[in-house]
Amino acid sequence: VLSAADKANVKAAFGKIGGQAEEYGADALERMFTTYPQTKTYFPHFDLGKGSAQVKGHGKKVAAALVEAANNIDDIAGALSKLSDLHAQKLRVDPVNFKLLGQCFLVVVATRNPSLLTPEVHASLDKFLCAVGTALTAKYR
Ligand code: ZNH
Repeated sequence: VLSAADKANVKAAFGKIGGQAEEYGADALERMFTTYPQTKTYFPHFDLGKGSAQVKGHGKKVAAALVEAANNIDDIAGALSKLSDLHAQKLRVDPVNFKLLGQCFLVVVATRNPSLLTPEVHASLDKFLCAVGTALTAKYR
């Protein structure tokens, strides 16, 4: 459960990431595909090469969803409800993969903005990314 301090840390972190969120998203995806090649199986219709426009475009969408969740941190499930339907009914991504993408996103934050990722912010962002993953897999059955 996200404490008040976690929520404040997450909002502040996304405030600092600001307009670069989409690049963080694309970097996180690129890293996920390289580090955990099994995740590529969900994107057979994508060009996954370095600098792929499709990966960039998808990174933008994922980042926008994360920003939306951060802006509605008291109701992440509500904010991501439609996305949750899509992942449960159509995409059926194995929940383990959400942990992998979350992990990659954290590493991207660490590399792009090391001073931002204090241990406290690391812990808060980790909880937040887990909460997003939980919201997106909540409707699986
Ligand atoms: Zn997901 C899609 C978000 C995770 C896979 N996604 C998507 C979208 C979004 C998202 C926003 C778009 C939708 C529309 O278009 O409407 N995701 C997300 C987030 C997360 C995720 C936020 C976490 C954090 N996913 C994920 C994972 C995976 C996935 C982990 C695997 C690995 N997705 C996916 C797919 C898709 C999506 C496959 C579809 C794509 C296309 O375009 O086709």
